[in-house]
Amino acid sequence: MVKYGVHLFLWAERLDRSSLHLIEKTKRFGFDGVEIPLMELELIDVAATKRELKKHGVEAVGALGLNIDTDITSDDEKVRKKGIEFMKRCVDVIAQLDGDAINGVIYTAWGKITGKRRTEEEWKRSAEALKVVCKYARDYGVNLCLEPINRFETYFLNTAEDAVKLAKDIGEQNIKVHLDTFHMNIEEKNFFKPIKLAGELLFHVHCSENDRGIPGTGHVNWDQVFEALSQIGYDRWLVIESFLPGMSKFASSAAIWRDLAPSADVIASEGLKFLRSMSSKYLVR
Ligand code: LER
Ligand code: MN
Repeated sequence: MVKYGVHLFLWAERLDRSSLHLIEKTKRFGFDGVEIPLMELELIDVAATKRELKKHGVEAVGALGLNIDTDITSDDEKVRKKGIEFMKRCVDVIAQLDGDAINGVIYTAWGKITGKRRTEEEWKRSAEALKVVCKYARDYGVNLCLEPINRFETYFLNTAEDAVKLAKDIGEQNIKVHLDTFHMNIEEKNFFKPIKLAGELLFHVHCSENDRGIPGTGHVNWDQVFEALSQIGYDRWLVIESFLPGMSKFASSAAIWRDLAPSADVIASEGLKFLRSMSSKYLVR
């Protein structure tokens, strides 16, 4: 059975004490889990978050985009080491919250563009660092999921094919692939083949319309998405990802400059209704 989640970025920029109440809201809207941004790890009150998750029966999923200070492809060895240590701390937090995955741009800095194609050296650095983190995460039962994103947000990993290749080069059991329909719409030829190609490696899906608005109201080919998910027997998370307009820290990375729907609540409620209807058509046998 798939599980339904919502990315906290729909309602708040970070999970600190002032946004803990959103965990109850997640449940009230009918989601099984909340995807928690780990970028500002020091602001997460782990004990209070765990209490709130348990109280409302909501599961935690980790979301991460590395930044320039934690970039594991950096020329500077100190920065690469900092990236590894930071990801290990993210693993600790997600494990304490009983989550089993960290998803997102975990292979380079989110938003970094060098103006060139990726180099073999950068690829090797990313794979080596992620191997170290995977080995650490294995003992905690945490998986690391590579999310290819579009060319305007990274030059490093844009397609499912490359994500599978990087996962294979890392060669650890807990390295997985994460696909996001918003990015697929820009970078892939269609929605069916990349999901089939990821196959058993596919561990996480961001369900996001082509404009990051309400899933089901744009031109993402959801029939292809769900047909492929059905064929690979996908039974992990379907997470609605959109972003709060007016974010301060991550606005440039996500490039959200206008309202994408009447409200964030409408994206959550209408989006979930749509995903459930697609699941009942394709996934529930
Ligand atoms: C960014 O565009 C995105 O899709 C996020 O999931 C990155 O962590
Ligand atoms: Mn995403």
